[in-house]
Amino acid sequence: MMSDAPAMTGAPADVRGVVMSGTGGVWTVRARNGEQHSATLRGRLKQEGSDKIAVGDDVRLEREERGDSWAIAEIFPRRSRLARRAPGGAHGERVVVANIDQVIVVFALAKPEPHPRMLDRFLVIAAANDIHARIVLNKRELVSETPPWIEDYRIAGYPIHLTSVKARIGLEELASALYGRTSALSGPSGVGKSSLLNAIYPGLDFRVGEISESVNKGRHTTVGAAMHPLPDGSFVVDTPGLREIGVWNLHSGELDQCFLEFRPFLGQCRFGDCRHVHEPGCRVRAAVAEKLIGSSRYDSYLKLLGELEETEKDQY
Ligand SMILES: Nc1nc2c(ncn2[C@@H]2O[C@H](COP(=O)(O)OP(=O)(O)O)[C@@H](O)[C@H]2O)c(=O)[nH]1
Ligand SMILES: [Mg+2]
Ligand SMILES: [Zn+2]
Repeated sequence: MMSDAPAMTGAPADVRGVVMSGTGGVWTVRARNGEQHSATLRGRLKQEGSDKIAVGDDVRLEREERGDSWAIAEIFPRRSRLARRAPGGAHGERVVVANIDQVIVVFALAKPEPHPRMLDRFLVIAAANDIHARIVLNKRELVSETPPWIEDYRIAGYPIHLTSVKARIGLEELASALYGRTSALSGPSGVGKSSLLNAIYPGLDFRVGEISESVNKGRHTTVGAAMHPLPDGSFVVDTPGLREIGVWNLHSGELDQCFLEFRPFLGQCRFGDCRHVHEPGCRVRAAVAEKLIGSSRYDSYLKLLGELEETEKDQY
């Protein structure tokens, strides 16, 4: 386990590591000593389905008897996963990334304008996968006041980081939130994700100003996640295509649970199958009126509910 060197006994040395990226069946695995190896899945694992492995998986490599190549011999149980419907529909789900501890959704307070509706999409995806989320609102120095809707997310219980790379605001707090955890970083391009990582981890050199997401637009099913190692032994993950909620295998009836601040009120509506739209005796709508749920969050819920119901109509 400790060494990559072939064992004296002639048995293949094995190595434990994390899958960093993958294309065309070849996976890049980072061993604990920092070395990266290209590896393919052992035939036995392959038969269990091509979706058996994902970026973020904790794996055991074995060196092939001959030559320099490596094989993935074992995939350890996952602590979490972000999974969505496989491209094309009915063939089960595809794990986009495994073993992340949190989703960090980054928006800018200006340039580009923040988009609460889109923020809610990211938060729903995280909640649907049972992964904690934090909100980062960057470019703080560009606005004199923060927008009032931020309060809706405080009510919902999301940690909020107001940051500025330029004015160096909130960076230490964000650094400690990243420390020792594997984080999926998401958000529109241009909001400062790469800049934040560069400011927190000087020397890593994430490319600033690169419009990776728009390049990938429309091909999100073929573009995978990629992990980047951080100096503390944790990772950040790029997860392109995180925002299309329709593909996340989410049933419209489960959407209410993905709005965290709705949860205390669920089960208290007059009808057990209440959709919280215009049913009488709806406790969720009462909570909106009492300002226990932000009205902009509720509007997002209605919008996303409509989208999911539309998708379901197409399917059955
Ligand atoms: N004014 C201001 N600009 C920033 C800040 N952070 C990043 N930027 C700029 O925003 C642009 C996009 O940054 P980048 O890190 O590439 O965003 P990404 O696409 O989310 O990775 C670059 O021109 C950065 O210099 C900030 O806190 N304030
Ligand atoms: Mg970037
Ligand atoms: Zn209701």
